[in-house]
Amino acid sequence: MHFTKKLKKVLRETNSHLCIGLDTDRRKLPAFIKSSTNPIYDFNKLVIEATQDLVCAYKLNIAFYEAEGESGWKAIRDTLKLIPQELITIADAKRGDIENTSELYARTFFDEFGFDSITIHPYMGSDSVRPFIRRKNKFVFLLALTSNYGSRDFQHLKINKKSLYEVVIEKALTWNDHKIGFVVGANYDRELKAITTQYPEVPILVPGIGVQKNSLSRTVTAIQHNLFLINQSRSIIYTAPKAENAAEFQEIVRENAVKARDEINRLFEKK
Ligand code: OMP
Repeated sequence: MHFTKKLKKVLRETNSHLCIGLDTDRRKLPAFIKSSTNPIYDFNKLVIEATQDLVCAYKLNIAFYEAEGESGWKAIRDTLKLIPQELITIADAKRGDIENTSELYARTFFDEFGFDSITIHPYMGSDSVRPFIRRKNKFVFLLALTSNYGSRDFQHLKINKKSLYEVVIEKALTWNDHKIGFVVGANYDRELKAITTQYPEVPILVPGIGVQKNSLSRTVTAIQHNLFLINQSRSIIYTAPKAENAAEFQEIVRENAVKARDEINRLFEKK
């Protein structure tokens, strides 16, 4: 199924715009999981079991798995098997290289692991993105406006009165307008409004809620279309450091996810 069709279907069926970020850091796991043989996998399993009916997507930030070496790669594969087929999976890999090399990244994350989508840097231009959009039913979230303070260094530079991120969006949509969406940080509510008004059929992935402390209310109120995913990682998965067992941990994580999903829906419907 085409990615956007899948996204529309999952948004409708789950009634959730929440994407949980599985930024699984071994050092932050509750003690009862840290001591298991596969702590990263076991942690993800508990999170997924507790939240799979509350989310539209899971985003695995690949850095957290690469840092674990071989066992991290295995944890990616095993975690993906736990995610229900109808949900969206995002490889937050932030790749992009010459076409010949990007082809190998696409092979890794799409053909080998089977992710639905991936985050990509736009900096190297069309050929660096091509291998990712050549694949059927796959999707790219191109970094347009990121949530970190360094986003101001380049992304707002003016080119013929337009900001660089606007040029990125316009240009990328000429490469392909149904397999490319954009990452837009929750700190940019004005820009979120403009982008989702101008491109009503282009999905956006919005990080920066929770620990990064941007306003969920301002963010959701700004968004003008329905094709959005709000990512939360630490604020969902790391609020139970002292949980003593699986049940206690899952109850807290589930509560976080219910709260996040309902708050997003309430704000979106209120508009
Ligand atoms: P929390 O701040 O814990 O919710 O994590 C945010 C997640 O989104 C991390 O995996 C970041 O790497 C990622 N992210 C951003 O925080 N800002 C961005 O601009 C882009 C991303 C991303 O591409 O997902």
